[in-house]
Amino acid sequence: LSLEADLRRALSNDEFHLEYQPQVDLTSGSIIGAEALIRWVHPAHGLISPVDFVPMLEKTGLIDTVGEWVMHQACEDCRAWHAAGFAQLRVSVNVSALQFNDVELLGKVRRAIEEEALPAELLELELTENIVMRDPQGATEILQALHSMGVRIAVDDFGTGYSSMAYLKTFPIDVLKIDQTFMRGVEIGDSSDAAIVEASVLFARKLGLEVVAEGVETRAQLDFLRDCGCHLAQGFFMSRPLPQAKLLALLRTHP
Ligand code: G
Ligand code: G
Ligand code: MN
Ligand code: NA
Repeated sequence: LSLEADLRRALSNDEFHLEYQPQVDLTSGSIIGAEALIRWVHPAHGLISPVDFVPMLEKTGLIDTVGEWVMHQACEDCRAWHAAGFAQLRVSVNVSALQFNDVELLGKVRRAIEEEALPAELLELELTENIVMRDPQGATEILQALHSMGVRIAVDDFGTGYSSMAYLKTFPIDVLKIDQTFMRGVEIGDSSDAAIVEASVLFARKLGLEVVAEGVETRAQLDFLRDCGCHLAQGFFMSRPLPQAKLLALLRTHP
């Protein structure tokens, strides 16, 4: 496929950029951080979704280089939020299965936070349940190493994979991100989805984890989450993913 060849040049041609989707504290209403989401503007085909090109990055092995670029760029942009006066804002970075299995992962993360001078506690890595459950023992060691560096760990797409409660209890994780499919159910009045969200929030809170609801598109969903005791929300209702300049503009009007 020609896109594959294009991917090899995309990085040096500056065709990738990151967008940031704010995470909002449901009690105070303030933005506490943002998730970095990669975008590829192809010179001929325009915007291409990571759903389509991340698998190609993995297949070609380019995910290592691109993933490292993402990590550095996210840390650099997060530092710029701080420099603009928004101290303590966190940045979340998605990590694919292959990236998690990269023996260089720890070194790459350490180098990114050191070179970009970002306090480690302000970097969060998002991993799906399936990634950590593939080899729970091995994953525990890597997660512990990341944790001892100070980096936070979030379980992404929670509720859609194959995690076991026994492992969630022992993994050194900080955050559960409830998958957006459940919020869609909440919106159409699906009582099972509502029960899953409610139970997930309670589960997270009882385990001392922070909990984020994803895919919040309406005021009703937000009110429901607040009633459930959910800490944070992310979704189009608050903000779509924004390029760095637009995020900074939003922060200025909505600190
Ligand atoms: O932002 P969007 O909904 O288009 O993202 C689609 C998917 O791509 C999501 O599952 C997201 O986790 C993934 N994704 C976005 N950015 C990155 C990235 O920088 N690295 C990896 N590994 N996955 C990403
Ligand atoms: O798998 P992951 O949770 O990383 O995927 C995040 C993706 O969800 C991003 O691509 C982002 O663009 C998308 N997204 C974020 N908020 C919403 C929302 O409110 N509705 C919908 N449909 N998608 C969203
Ligand atoms: Mn994510
Ligand atoms: Na998710």
